[in-house]
Amino acid sequence: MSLQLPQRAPGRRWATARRAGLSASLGLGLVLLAGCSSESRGEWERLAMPEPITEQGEATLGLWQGAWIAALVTGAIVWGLMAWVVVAYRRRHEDEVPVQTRYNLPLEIFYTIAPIMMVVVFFAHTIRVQDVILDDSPPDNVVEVVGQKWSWTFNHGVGSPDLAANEDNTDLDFPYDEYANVVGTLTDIPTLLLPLGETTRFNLHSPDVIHSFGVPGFLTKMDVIPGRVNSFQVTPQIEGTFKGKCFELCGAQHSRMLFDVKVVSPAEYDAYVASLVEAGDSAAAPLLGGDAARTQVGLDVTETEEGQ
Ligand SMILES: [Cu+2]
Repeated sequence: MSLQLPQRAPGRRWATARRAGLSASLGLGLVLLAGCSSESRGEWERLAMPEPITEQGEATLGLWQGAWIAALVTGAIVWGLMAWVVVAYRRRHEDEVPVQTRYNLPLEIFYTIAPIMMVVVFFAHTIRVQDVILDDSPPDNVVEVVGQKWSWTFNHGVGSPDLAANEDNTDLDFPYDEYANVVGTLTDIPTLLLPLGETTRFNLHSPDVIHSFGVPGFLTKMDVIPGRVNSFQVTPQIEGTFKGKCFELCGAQHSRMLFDVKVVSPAEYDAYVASLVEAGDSAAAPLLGGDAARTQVGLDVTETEEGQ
């Protein structure tokens, strides 16, 4: 005697499938709605990118969103075609073998050329945005940034910069005659003040190992490499305090290489630099190892300086 499974009526099977589909859509809708505070709506619109606080960051965000839209449109077309093929060319009878097609030259030319065109368009937009981020037209201020084991030193120029002096970003030719400095240590997280609406260039120095200087709100980070000066510039558009850190796994205390960025009005910025000078935290040249860097255990900057 064979085991007989009870047969379900086709109508009932459809009802069960419909019920399952409805529950799944309701569940998904609830999950999406639950995450819809105004803050998370912003995150959805930016597709998980942090909110840009600089003009240059806006360009990066535009590239990110554009790339996602292009990828989703491509995905939707591909998924749609796949679904259509699955339904239109399904096996209709047990003994039927569908038509077996091997070559379709026009289609094959299309799916070779279309991705190449897409790559060309992505590449063109990437270059356009890269030019915005790496634009080195004359800035309003220049800050010599030092990433040292295990903190940051910020050298703010006092007065107006002589940009001709710093044209090739070398270590020894600086655009200001005086520098006000902020030296961070392991226990003292430094703050980098920036003036709102003005363009500030960061020249990046390292006396020891490779670090990476970045602020999520800039949507930009850049390696800080011993013996070489990288630079980029930002124009902050939003006042407030933001977080920055080292983005390169540089050693044992890497995770403690934090700093704050505070965007203030240009008048407040000038007053801040003046207050540093008044407090005696200034010198004729920027501190490239940082006062604290020289006294921290395990760091010897002499070798690096001789090598430059
Ligand atoms: Cu680091």
